[in-house]
Amino acid sequence: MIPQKVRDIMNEQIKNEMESYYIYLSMVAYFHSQNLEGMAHWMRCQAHEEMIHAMKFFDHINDRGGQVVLKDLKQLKTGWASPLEAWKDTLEHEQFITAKINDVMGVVRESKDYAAEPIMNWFVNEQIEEEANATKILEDMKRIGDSKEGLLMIDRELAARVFPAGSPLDPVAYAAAT
Ligand code: OFO
Repeated sequence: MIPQKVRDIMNEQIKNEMESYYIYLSMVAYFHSQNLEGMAHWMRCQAHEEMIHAMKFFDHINDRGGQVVLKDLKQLKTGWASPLEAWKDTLEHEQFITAKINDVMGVVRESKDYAAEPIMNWFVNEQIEEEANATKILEDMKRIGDSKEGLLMIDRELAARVFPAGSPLDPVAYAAAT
């Protein structure tokens, strides 16, 4: 049985991961509006990953006899002054999520909930990758300054990210499934 404190903070973390999904989906819309199709594609893949993160917590609570309680998501930011600003927000958001994951790990350890340590170790490692990805793209964006050619290059590079198989956010996958 999952300890109540762990269940409660994991339910809160489902909300945080769903907000990540929703924020990144909002950025997908923004990048499409700027004709930055590579960035929009990269963010679609990222949004998909966030849904997976939420579901990992969802299933962990369920598998251990706890009840999942979905909470309201906060009002979204729907526009950015520039692509650079969107990437700054991405890194800041991932730093926020890292702090939240550390909070969950703290409660798991306080509760001596050893059954939850493997999944939390996975999330601690995942956040290293999440911050590293966002930092690299942000640094590239800063490096190109106002260069249109530079922006095009980064956009093309980000178009190469591969969707997880069968993603509902991958237009090719959902066209094939319906
Ligand atoms: Fe779920 O890692 Fe990003 O937010």
